[in-house]
Amino acid sequence: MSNIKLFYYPMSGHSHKVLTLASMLGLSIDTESVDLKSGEHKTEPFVSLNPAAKVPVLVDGDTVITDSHAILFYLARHYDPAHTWYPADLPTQVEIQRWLAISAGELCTGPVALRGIRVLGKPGDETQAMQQTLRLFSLLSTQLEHQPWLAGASPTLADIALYSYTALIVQLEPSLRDFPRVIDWLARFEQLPGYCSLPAK
Ligand SMILES: N[C@@H](CCC(=O)N[C@@H](CS)C(=O)NCC(=O)O)C(=O)O
Repeated sequence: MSNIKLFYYPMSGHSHKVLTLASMLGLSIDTESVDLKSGEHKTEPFVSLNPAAKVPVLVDGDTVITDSHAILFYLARHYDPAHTWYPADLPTQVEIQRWLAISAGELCTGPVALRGIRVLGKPGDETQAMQQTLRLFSLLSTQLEHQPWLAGASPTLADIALYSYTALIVQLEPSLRDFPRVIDWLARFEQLPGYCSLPAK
C-alpha cells in the first residue's frame, strides 16, 4: 500500500495526466475510482475532500491537492529531484506556466468540450468547440515547428498537461491528423518510459 492515493475517473483526461506523470516518475500510488455517472463526486465523503466536486484529487499523507495542474506541479516539485519535468531555469518555467494556462483554458474550450459533446452527451456548441480545437492544433503545430517538445528540447509538465485530451480528440476526429507535427509529437510522447495508455474513449 502506498502513501499516495489518487481519486480519479477512468474516462477523465484530467485524471490521465496525473496517472501519466506518476507512472513516468515511477511512483507507486493507490487509485480509487469515483463514479461521476452516479454523482458520487457531489456527495460525502468526496465533496469534503474537494468542495469543487471534481476529479482528480491527490492525497499524500495529510496533504490534499485538487486540480490536475496543481497535482502535476506538486508531484514534479516533490518527487522529481532531477527537475526533469519542471526544470529550474526561469525561461522554461515561464513557458511551462503558459502551457498549463492553455491546458486549463483553450484545451478545455476546444478538445475537452468537443469530446464532452460527442462522447459524454454534454450540452454545448459542437461547431464552436471544433473551431477552438483547430485553433489549438494550429498553436501546437507552430510551437512544434522548431522544437520537439512544447517547452523546449525535453519533455516537461507542458507536454504531460496537453497530451491526454489532444490524443483523445485525434481518435474521435480523424481530420485532425492533418496536423503532422502534432501527430508526431503525440507519437513521441507515447514512446517515453512509463507512458500510460489512454482511456478507451
Ligand atoms: N480544472 C480541473 C478540472 C477537473 C474536471 O473537470 N474534472 C471532471 C472529470 S474530467 C469532473 O470531475 N467533472 C465532474 C463535474 O463537473 O461534475 C482539473 O484540471 O483537475
